[in-house]
Amino acid sequence: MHPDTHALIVIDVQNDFCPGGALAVDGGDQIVPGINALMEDFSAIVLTQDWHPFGHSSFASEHPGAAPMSVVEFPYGPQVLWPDHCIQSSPGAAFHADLNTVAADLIIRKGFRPAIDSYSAFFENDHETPTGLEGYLRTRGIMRLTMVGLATDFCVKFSAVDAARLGFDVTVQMDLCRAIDLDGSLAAAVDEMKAAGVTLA
Ligand code: VGL
Ligand code: ZN
Repeated sequence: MHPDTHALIVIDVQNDFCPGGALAVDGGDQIVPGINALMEDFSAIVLTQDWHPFGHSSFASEHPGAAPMSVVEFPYGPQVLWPDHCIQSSPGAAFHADLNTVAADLIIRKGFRPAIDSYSAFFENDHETPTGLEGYLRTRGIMRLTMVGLATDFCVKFSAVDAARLGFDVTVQMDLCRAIDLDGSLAAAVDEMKAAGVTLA
């Protein structure tokens, strides 16, 4: 059992990121049994949930003529335009049916502001609007984080890099993550995480 100061952060294990979902990640469902087993070693467990309003600005469908997975400039920088996914209250936004959600102490939702996307569990994509997770972890005395989930090269990477910058000791357990891998984004994410001081296990 890990000490109370070490939390497991489970990123976006939701139906839309699993096979059959709107933004399916190859093998996204394969990591669920391993994540459930890993939960037994932690006394502090946080789940994140991508939670977009209908018509979110990150959806390609809101940008006439733009193809899903194309990149456009937003006020805060480049933004990938995604297929509609994880719409609040839709089945796609629900956690994978086999994920142990009972074990979670906190479920943190992100991406609910219509004009800003949110990959990281800590900050929206403007890199300044906080989700509140940092305060939650610090007030519980948590200093170490193990991260798993979807997708390695987007939400997991942004969460891990932000956490390392905030001073947490971060490990990403790569065998319990799966990637979208858009134009080499997985290799780039690995490099960025290593450069930020994240341990890849
Ligand atoms: C994610 C793209 C859009 C993720 C969320 O969970 O990695 N990716 N929204
Ligand atoms: Zn999203």
